[in-house]
Amino acid sequence: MADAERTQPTLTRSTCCYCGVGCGVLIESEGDRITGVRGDPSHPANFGRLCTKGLTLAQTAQSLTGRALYPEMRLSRESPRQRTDWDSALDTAAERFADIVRQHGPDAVAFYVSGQLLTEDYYVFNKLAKGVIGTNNIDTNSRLCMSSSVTAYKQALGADGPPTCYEDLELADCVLFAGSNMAYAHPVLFRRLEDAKARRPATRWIVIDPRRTDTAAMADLHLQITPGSDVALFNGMLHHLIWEGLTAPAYIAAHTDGFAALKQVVRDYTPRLAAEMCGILEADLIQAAEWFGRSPASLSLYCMGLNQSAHGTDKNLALINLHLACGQIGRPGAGPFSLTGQPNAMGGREVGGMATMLAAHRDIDNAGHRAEVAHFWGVPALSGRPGTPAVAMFDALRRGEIKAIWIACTNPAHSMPDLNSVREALGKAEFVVLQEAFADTDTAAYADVLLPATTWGEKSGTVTNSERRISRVREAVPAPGETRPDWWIACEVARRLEVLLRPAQLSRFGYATPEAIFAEHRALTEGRDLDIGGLSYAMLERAGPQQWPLPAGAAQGQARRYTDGVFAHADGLARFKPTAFQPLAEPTNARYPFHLLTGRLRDQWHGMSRTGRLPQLFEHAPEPSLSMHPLDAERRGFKAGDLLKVSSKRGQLVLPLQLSDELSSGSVFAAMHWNGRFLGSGGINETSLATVDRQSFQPELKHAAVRVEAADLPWRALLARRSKDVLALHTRLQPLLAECGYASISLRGSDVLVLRAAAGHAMPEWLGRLLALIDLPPGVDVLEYRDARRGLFKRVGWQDGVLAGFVFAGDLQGGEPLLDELLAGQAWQGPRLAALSPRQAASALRDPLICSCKQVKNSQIAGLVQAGVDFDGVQATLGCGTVCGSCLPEVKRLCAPLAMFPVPHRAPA
Ligand SMILES: Nc1nc2c(c(=O)[nH]1)N[C@H]1C(S)=C(S)[C@@H](COP(=O)(O)OP(=O)(O)OC[C@H]3O[C@@H](n4cnc5c(=O)[nH]c(N)nc54)[C@H](O)[C@@H]3O)O[C@H]1N2
Ligand SMILES: Nc1nc2c(c(=O)[nH]1)N[C@H]1C(S)=C(S)[C@@H](COP(=O)(O)OP(=O)(O)OC[C@H]3O[C@@H](n4cnc5c(=O)[nH]c(N)nc54)[C@H](O)[C@@H]3O)O[C@H]1N2
Ligand code: SF4
Ligand SMILES: [Mo]
Repeated sequence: MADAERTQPTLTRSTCCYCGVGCGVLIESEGDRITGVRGDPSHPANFGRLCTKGLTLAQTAQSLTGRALYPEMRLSRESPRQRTDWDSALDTAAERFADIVRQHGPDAVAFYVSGQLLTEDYYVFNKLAKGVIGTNNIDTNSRLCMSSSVTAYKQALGADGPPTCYEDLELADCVLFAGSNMAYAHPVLFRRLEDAKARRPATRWIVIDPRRTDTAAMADLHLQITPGSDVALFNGMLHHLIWEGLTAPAYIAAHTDGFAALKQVVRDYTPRLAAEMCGILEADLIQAAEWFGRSPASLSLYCMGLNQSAHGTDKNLALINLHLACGQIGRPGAGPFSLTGQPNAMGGREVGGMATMLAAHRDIDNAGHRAEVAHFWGVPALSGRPGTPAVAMFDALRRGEIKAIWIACTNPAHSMPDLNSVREALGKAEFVVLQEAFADTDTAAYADVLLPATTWGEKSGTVTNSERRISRVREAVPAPGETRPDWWIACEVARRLEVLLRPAQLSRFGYATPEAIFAEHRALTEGRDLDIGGLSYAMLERAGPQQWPLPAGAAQGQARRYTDGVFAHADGLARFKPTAFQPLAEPTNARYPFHLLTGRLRDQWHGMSRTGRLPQLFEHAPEPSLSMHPLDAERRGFKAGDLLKVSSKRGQLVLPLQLSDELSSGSVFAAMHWNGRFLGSGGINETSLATVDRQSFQPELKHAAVRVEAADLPWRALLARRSKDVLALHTRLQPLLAECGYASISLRGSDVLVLRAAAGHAMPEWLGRLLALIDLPPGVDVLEYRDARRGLFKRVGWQDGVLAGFVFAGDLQGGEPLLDELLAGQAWQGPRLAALSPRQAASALRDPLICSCKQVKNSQIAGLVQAGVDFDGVQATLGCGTVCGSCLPEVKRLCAPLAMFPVPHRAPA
């Protein structure tokens, strides 16, 4: 097609669907295909920047393989789900829910939704549960994420929501990162901080994290505390500030309440004692307190290291106490800034879409609030019975008190703590509905009805980011297959339930567009602290993203809250809450001697249903792993790459060892992302702890006590295969994973799938099924070697002279170099038989010394040539051939255009 004929891509302004930074994006699309995504230069969160995840949004959206495209339903637990039509699926789901409500009451059903739903989706779900069914059993994955922040903000400041804004990142003189790995988890904001520090190098960064993360590595001071000891640290810092006269007495007197009681508690936390509890130097604690107290503006940025704890509310409160005591709040560059994780955790909090709250920051236990919302929705009354928060919800499901669950936009069979009990709950449930964009998540296995949802790029609405800024999400391409927007699905079932449960009523779910839902939500916020009475889709269109509050008549939203020192409690005073340090819910002991920490990788998102579709996003961390300090490993005789069994009181899984001096001795770390789609187990939550914070009900996902021992899995297999549709290959192979002692799937290169497996004994039958599934390679050259007696099997295939795939089983020697060769994708050098012989493979692929006088290796020359350096440049840089000259022909050949380099062996990560 000539350029002139090519259709111009359509540009759609939207918001990234990953983290709570809430970056604006410009989506390019042609017809029903998203062709590109770039940062929106006019969006005030990112000004055009995106991180790796945002930049690859187009690629992850391009293939429909693995998407849920049609409604599916099964008639009994034993039968597989089959495709059905929307009416049948919705009628069945509504009838089953109504039956259970009639028989067992409204609290026998529950909704488990997500901070990744749009505000409009969320609003409808909340109204459906609380307004139509009459249960407060609607909770969300935000319970695993932000609920400790919510409780602490409400207790201390009187209302939920951060008082700060992104500009404060640039205005702070002291930045305290507490339990936040911003470099990975909020990358675009981290770039803003880096720029600010480059402009004003005197800015001090303090990082509080038991790991030396990439964030910590950039800090002026890293407090590598004992896991869970944050409250002791903050109390110790406050002790120093009080006794050194670095607090703000006038601010305390005018704007707060409860300082005397706090002082009593903090008196015991001398810096020496507190530092000891935290396992850090007293001088470092004092340094942190000094910087925090003496800086003109101190900002703290905190996330899951504080929230995901059985004492998460206390950790938040102890930090807010520091801000209030020093008057470091309500001013530019100062304040306690809770970073939200998911793109719309904030929106969910605004619509009250949780078991413990009502719409627009109202409370369930407040009869007046219930009456307001009931009146607004035109229902007789709302239930005053507290709903069940996430962990309790799945417990109740397991015990049979809750009989049916509706899950939307979250994957609890991966992300909840203590997976054995979650799977048991889902298995015992009478009825499970799952509303998903992808058909193959771990939770999908339990769904009686699977409702296919549109996802990012295909749906419209709004989200609120970490700085309370509301942005539009817009649809760029039509909904694929029979997918429908989440708000539509929720409205359809609500309408059916209205008929079944409240027949006299006129439907309250007749919205034609998300905009109509937004207008209703807005009306409920009027007069509340988060008043957005002045905001509309039209204003968002005209003036761009806006922060709340934005009451009617306001020209724009409010960047900072509490600037006048008047807090949201009835008397206008903020509250100091005394917090005492408490040990971890599950301390280590002789049987479980390691602290397990969990967290995020830079390029993966949660259960990887989207990021795990793109090989490029695996390069940063290609394999799952358990990280351990080298000394701990050495003491136990473990080497990098060894398969280790990690077990807790609740469950176990096997992971390969990665050595890392980012951890202190005694702690191990595993990323939260890997799950049953990529592993032969459910992931690290097999071992995690379901103990919750008594105030916020947030579970202690960051810590557990575990035992680590060598996994006895001598039989190994390695498959690597280039494929035009790696996603389809992944789907075919995934069911094999669970049969092995250890198995993992990674995507690599541009189109390579790598499967690693290990078992206690040879698995010839399993291998046979694997070979049948990979069909390697289609009618091209294959070399095969079998030694039944020794249990060895090797098959290698080439296509057009290039390695196309291989399977090694029994003996993996030579496998890693061959994988490197496959990923390099270059013409095969030397005899093909070398691929089967570990010695020959190793010698063919080793990095030969080219110039012995100057000790120059093949890879050094290759590196320069690949960077465009010519022969003269190579010689000038490396000196090869300048002494004896014997290697000159070889060097010249290597520098000639189109030279093929054997790829040197890289150690596996
Ligand atoms: N790349 C990527 N980015 C993401 C996400 C993702 O999946 N991938 N998810 C998003 C979501 S939903 C969330 S909630 C955020 C999470 O963002 P973060 O909370 O920043 O990320 P995590 O890695 O979960 O945990 C942060 C750090 O807490 C530390 N930590 C563990 N225990 C303690 C402790 O007792 N005290 C202290 N002070 N620190 C501790 C861990 O070592 C870890 O480095 O990330 C968001 N952004
Ligand atoms: N051990 C440990 N566990 C953790 C954490 C940890 O740090 N450590 N972190 C916790 C935290 S903070 C969080 S937020 C949770 C996250 O846990 P989950 O909520 O389970 O994470 P996701 O994998 O993002 O799940 C979202 C699902 O929604 C689907 N989806 C995407 N778009 C749409 C859509 O538009 N509509 C619908 N209906 N579905 C869609 C995706 O395919 C995906 O399966 O994990 C928690 N679990
Ligand atoms: S920082 Fe967060 S919102 Fe921005 S592009 Fe990256 S993942 Fe998306
Ligand atoms: Mo989260």
